[in-house]
Parts: sequence; C-alpha cells; structure tokens
Amino acid sequence: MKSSLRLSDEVATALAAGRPVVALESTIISHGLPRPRNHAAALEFESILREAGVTPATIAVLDGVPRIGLDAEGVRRIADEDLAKASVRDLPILAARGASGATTVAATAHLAAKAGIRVFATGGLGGVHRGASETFDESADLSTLAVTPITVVSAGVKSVLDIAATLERLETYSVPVVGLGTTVFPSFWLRESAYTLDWAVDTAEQVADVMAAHDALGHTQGIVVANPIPADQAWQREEHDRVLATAFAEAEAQGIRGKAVTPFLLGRIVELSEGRSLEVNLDLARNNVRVAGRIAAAWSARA
Ligand code: PSU
Ligand code: MN
Repeated sequence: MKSSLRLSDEVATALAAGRPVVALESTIISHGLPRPRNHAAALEFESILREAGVTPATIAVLDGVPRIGLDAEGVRRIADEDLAKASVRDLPILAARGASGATTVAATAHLAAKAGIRVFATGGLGGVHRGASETFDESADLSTLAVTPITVVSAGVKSVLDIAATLERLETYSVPVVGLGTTVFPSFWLRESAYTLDWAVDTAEQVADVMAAHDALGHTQGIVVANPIPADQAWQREEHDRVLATAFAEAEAQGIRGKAVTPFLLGRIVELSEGRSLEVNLDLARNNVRVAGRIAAAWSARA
C-alpha cells in the first residue's frame, strides 16, 4: 500500500535548510476555480512565492500518494482532471486504492503539518454552513485546525457561511484568530463582515511572534490569519449581496447538500456575476499567498 508522504526535492531541500516554505491547497484549483483559469492560477500562486524567495508546496494526493510539492505534470493534473474533493477522512481511502484527490484546507493543513510546514495560504476557510443546526454541515477545516499546528492565511470566510457560528467554533477549539491590520473579520470578497476580532497584528513578524509564543506554550492548534482583500480589489457590495442571495436560494431549491455545497455556490456565483467574483477571488488568493510568503520568511528568519 502506498501511503507515506512524498516531498518534492525542492520542498525537502528547503525544509531541511530551514528556508521558508508555504503550503498551497488543491481543492481551490480543482473545485473552487473554473478551467482553464485554475491552471494559470495554480502556476501563478507558485511563482508569486518563488519570486519572493519562498518555496511553494502545492499539496494533492496523486495515485494514492500524498504529494507535498508538485511538478508541472502534477499541477496540470489538479487543474484538468476530475479529482475527488478530499478531506482528512478521505486520505486513507485514496491511499489504499491508489486514487487521486484534491485536498481541502483540512487535508492540506493536515499533510503540510506532517511534512513540517508551518504556513499555508488559501482563499477562504471552510466553516459552519447556514442552517447547520439542522444539517450539521460544518467544515472539517475547523475541527482539523483544532489539532493541526499550522498558520493559515485566508480572507476570512464567505458570507454564504454562518460567520458568527464559524467564529464561535474557532473559539471553542482554541484556535487563535488575528486580523492583519484590522479587527474586522473579512468575508472573502468583501473587506468586512458584521463580526469583529479581539486581536489585530500589523506585520508578518508579529504573526511569527504569535507562532513562537504558541509553540512555547505547548499549543498544537492552528492559527488563523484573516487578511482582508485590498479595498480597490473588493467586490461591489450590492452585487455581492444580490448574487449570493440568488446562488444560495438555488442551492436550497435544488437540494444541494454536503461536500457539493461549496463548489456549487462558488460556480454559480461566478456565473451569476459574469466572472466578476472570479477576479476578486483570484486577487484575494494572490494577496493571501503574498502575505503567507512574508510570514514564512519571518518564521524561518528566527529559527
Ligand atoms: N472556500 C473558497 N474556495 C474553496 C473552498 C473554500 O472560497 O475552494 C474549499 C476549500 O478547499 C475548503 C473547502 O477547505 O472548500 C471546504 O469545503 P467543505 O465546506 O465541504 O468542508
Ligand atoms: Mn460540509
């Protein structure tokens, strides 16, 4: 059975030398962004890091092997193939069957932490879905961060989720949440939400300080860095509210459930906004990748 992690040479060398490494997820590529932009985005996220002197580690399961750092063929596969959306619980099944999957925030964080990577960039974190008190639909992203020592940079969570409940769960799980330059929790395409955070940090070095203190206390949870999209790149609020309401109503009417909810909503939101949400999604993801690169550099500088 093929089950052990396979690190690319580039990632293994960088980690062994204590150089900065940032993990990148593959579900955002396979299920969160439309083809063919998804392939360009996967390559661009990696090159943003390389240009900053940071090694990218895009993570996916290919033919049963959890891969930490993909070659060009691996990046093409996560963009072009119809891969399963793989959370932590799917990893042993993919491994046992020699199957492939695109890893969610949960599965990416889990595998990255096992490989010794401390910083991870994504677009938006999964969370508690609206109506979860009936459906129990809460992303394993949250329960995984409760037990996974990695710092995740995200633009908050989408307002299709129950943001208040998501923040409550992160509190329950003792996962620190810090806003970068703000105490207003961002909602993915928008800089704001109705919810505030207790703590803001202003620099990547301050995030590294929190990580070091977290370790010194023996804490093993993840840390969430909420990074709002720059104001000039945010989505226009009226269109955002209108499109989300429509997409949400369609998901309800069509009875979309479980792990299909997030990809369905993201896909419909891109269509309903005639691609405008996609540009915002790409901008916020690029911005998170840049910030994660700076945090990884600050972290490796203190080792
Ligand atoms: N949020 C986005 N884009 C995404 C996702 C979340 O803006 O592509 C993906 C991430 O991979 C996240 C997953 O881990 O959706 C959460 O899915 P679920 O709610 O089924 O746990
Ligand atoms: Mn779910």
